[in-house]
Amino acid sequence: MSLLHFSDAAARARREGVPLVALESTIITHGMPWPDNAETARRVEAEVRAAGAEPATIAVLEGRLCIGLADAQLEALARARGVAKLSRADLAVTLAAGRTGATTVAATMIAAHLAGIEVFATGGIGGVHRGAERSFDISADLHELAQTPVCVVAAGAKAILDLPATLEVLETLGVPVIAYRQDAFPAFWSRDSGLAAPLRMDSPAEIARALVMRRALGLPGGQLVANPIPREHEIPRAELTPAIEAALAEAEAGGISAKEVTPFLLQRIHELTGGRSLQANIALVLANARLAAAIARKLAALSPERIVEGGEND
Ligand code: PSU
Ligand code: MN
Repeated sequence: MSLLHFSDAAARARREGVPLVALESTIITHGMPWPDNAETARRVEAEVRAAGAEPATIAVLEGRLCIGLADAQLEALARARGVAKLSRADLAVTLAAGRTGATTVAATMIAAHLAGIEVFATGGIGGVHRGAERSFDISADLHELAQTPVCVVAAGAKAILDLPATLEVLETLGVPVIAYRQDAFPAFWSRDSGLAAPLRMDSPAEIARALVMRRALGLPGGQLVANPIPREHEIPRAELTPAIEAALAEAEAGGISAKEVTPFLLQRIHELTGGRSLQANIALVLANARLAAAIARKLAALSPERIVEGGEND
């Protein structure tokens, strides 16, 4: 029995040499409410196709590691309640037990790499939570970026996290954090976190070359491309701060911990902003899908030799 179960569309893309872009499923089950989650998942897939690549939404369904979901599977996952959230630690146990779960950034990277997919689009990555010096709550997403060679396109990390600490940990782990077409590190709903991004690149071709170069150097791990939310959809930082503070205080008072923290905060902020943060969230995921598809196409056109010899420009 093979480990990976490719959807018909993903299998066809592989046969025909169409570049694939991985998509995560925790954003569907834990990141957005029904029915926005299903609608967004479909729009993200359409966006990847329109940009000349094939989407592969990744999830574990009844013990099968699925690379690409049929529409009925996607719909069922989006409607389901109480779906497990799978990170690196959970993947093998869930598969062995024949259970179902949605994959986080970390688990999606693992599956994408096994499937030979090098580019992955999501909303935001997990990071260092505020108060992590007491709770030790640091997302496994950061360690995954350090060890699994997948290029993750996200809108930075959310301001619910400790962003300076998140950037410090990424630096310690040797993860390139590349802001796209700006100098600031974006903060998910806002284009500017107030922090400088360590690195900047201005084209999908450059980003693809950096990934190939990393491989040529024998460095493990991937890279994080931080794509700022489109200007017309951003919510300025000052406007969001009260909602973030309120949600964090409620989480603290309610003793919310471990895997529940991120979904709880996201849902409360969606509610406290009257759905405005959800609209921003949808817009940034779509933008990330477009950029990821463009990077995947450039990557497909590159070979390691050309890079090392310093060939090809944008
Ligand atoms: N950021 C979002 N939406 C999400 C997540 C992050 O905007 O749904 C999910 C991703 O799957 C990410 C996970 O990998 O939350 C991080 O969870 P934790 O902090 O528990 O590692
Ligand atoms: Mn955590």
